[in-house]
This record gives sequence, C-alpha cells and structure tokens, in this order.
Amino acid sequence: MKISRIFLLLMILMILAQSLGCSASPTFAPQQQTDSPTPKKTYADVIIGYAQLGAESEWRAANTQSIKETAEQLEIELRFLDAQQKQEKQIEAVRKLIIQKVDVIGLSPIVETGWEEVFQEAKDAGIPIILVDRRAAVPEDLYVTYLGSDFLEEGRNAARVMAEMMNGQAKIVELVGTINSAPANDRYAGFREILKDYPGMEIIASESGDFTRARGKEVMKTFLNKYGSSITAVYAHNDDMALGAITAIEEYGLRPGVDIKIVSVDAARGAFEAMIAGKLNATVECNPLLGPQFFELALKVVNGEDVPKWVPSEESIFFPEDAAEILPTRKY
Ligand code: GYE
Repeated sequence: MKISRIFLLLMILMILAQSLGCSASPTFAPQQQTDSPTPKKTYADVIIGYAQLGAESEWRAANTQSIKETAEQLEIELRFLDAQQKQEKQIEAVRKLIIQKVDVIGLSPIVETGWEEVFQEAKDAGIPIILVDRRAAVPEDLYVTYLGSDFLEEGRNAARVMAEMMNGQAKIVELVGTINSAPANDRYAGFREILKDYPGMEIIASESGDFTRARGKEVMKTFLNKYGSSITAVYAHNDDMALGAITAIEEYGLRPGVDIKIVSVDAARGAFEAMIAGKLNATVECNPLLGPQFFELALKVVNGEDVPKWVPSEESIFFPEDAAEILPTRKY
C-alpha cells in the first residue's frame, strides 16, 4: 500500500536525522568540551605539609619563620611539623603528612641517607616531595625538585677567603656541621678541594659541633686544650658554632678574630655583630629565606607544571669592613 510505504519512509528518515544529531526538538544539555583545560589550582585550594628538621641554629629559626610567614601571607593551609633534630621523628612527620593527604610535602632532610622507604611511600600515595635547603641521597624520581644552596661552593669560598687572609699559612681547626648532613658533607669537601693548592694551609683537627652554639663551644674548648695557641684559624660550618668557638677562645685567654682568625658560613645577624666587634673575620652567605620560592614551586607542582630539578639560591660573602653598613639590611 502506497500510504503505509510513505509512512515507513518518513519514519526511517526521522530516525536517520535523529541519529545524525539534527533533531527537530533541540535539547539544552551543555555540550561536552573534551579539549577544555582543567582549571589551575590557587594557593587557596592546596594543603601543604612541611617536615622541618629542628631548631638548631639562627639560620634554622629564620628558615622556619620564612616558611610560616609566607604561608600566612599567601593564606595557604600549612601543616608544619618539627622533628627536633631526629631522623626518626622526621620520617614519622612525613608519614603523618601522607596520612593527612596533603598536596605536597616539603622537607629539609636532617641527614643525606635513609630516606628511600618513606619517600617511596609518599610517591605511592601520589604526594610529591620538594627538598628544601638540604638534599637527600635518593634516586631522582623520588622527589620533584631541590630548592637550596650550593654547599660545595660555600666550602670552596670559605677556603678561598681563609687562604687569602692567612697568606697561605695556617694551622686550622674545623667545626663540622651535623654528621652526614648535606651541608656538612659538602662544606667539608669544598674546603679541602681548594686547600689542595695551598700546602701551607694545614687542617690539624676536625670534629662535629652539630651546627649548635653549645657544641661549637665545647669542641673548640677541647681543641684549645690540645693544641693551644698553635691554632691560627677556625673554619666553622655555620655561624652558631663560630659564635660558640669565640666564647671558648675568649675563655681560654686568646683574642678571637685577632690571635685566631675565624671564617664561618650562613651570614646570620649574630655573625655581623661578631664581625663588627672584630671577633669574626668572614662569613659566607647561605640564604634561609626560602618560603616564597618553596610555595611557588609547590603550586607549580600541584598544577603539573615543569620545574627544574635544582633551584639554587643566590649568595655572597661578607667581611668586617662592610658589616656595620650591611647589618641593618639583614633579614636574618
Ligand atoms: O648552614 C646551619 C643549619 O642546612 C644550610 O643548617 C642549613 C644549615 C645551616 O643548622 O646553620
């Protein structure tokens, strides 16, 4: 029958038209855009965890303050934990932050080794790790980036300035930082690398003062009891130990900065005050104000942006002649 054929044809045409998307009754469902980028996260969207190693020095106090202050300014939710200078506590802190499902974990590893297991746990949980201030000896895929100083160069610079002020002749005692920490390892190695070219510069004793003023003083006291006034120079891996050594030298009856020359690392305010008083001869800068760069990196990482594997901080060296002028401008 003609009419039923026409009807059938019309039906087929309608079904075809619908399947091609030309429906007579349009729907208003939003179109799916497959190529639209996911919106970028802002500081308000992230929770950042930080496992600080402790509060051993002026440098560390400034570093902690920089991280906390920056988080406040940027209104970031920061979970800050302090490991009181114990690796077990710092590992525990990282685990706590993993459980809390923070977006990024920042940490300054107290020592270089022993991190693989807990970093792997963070990786398995999908939480990126940013190393701040100190490196860890782990495969590169276990952390996204390292933000911090060139400690080897700091050690080299300390040797260069000491060789110059001692005219290449010295009996040096060395106050080493925390054993097996990245800054102690590199400041030790960098110093020796330059000293190879100065046969008159002799390291007569080297011991750890754990980056603290109290230990620096104690160790210097034992050096003085053993070597007395044959010591002509002190190389301290940080200002706090140098300040401890200054007290020990004074108590021993010698003049720090005059009878025994002292070079240290950090360039914290206490070092400037000691230089103004003529008791310290140079300090090699190591910048602790890493908060702003850290959070900037953290947000980039959360948003999947590329970051370099190492972001070095810019640093210089300071001497007593400029100390009074520079001190008021120092932020730590
Ligand atoms: O030099 C020292 C601190 O890791 C660079 O640690 C830091 C060092 C700093 O205790 O004062």
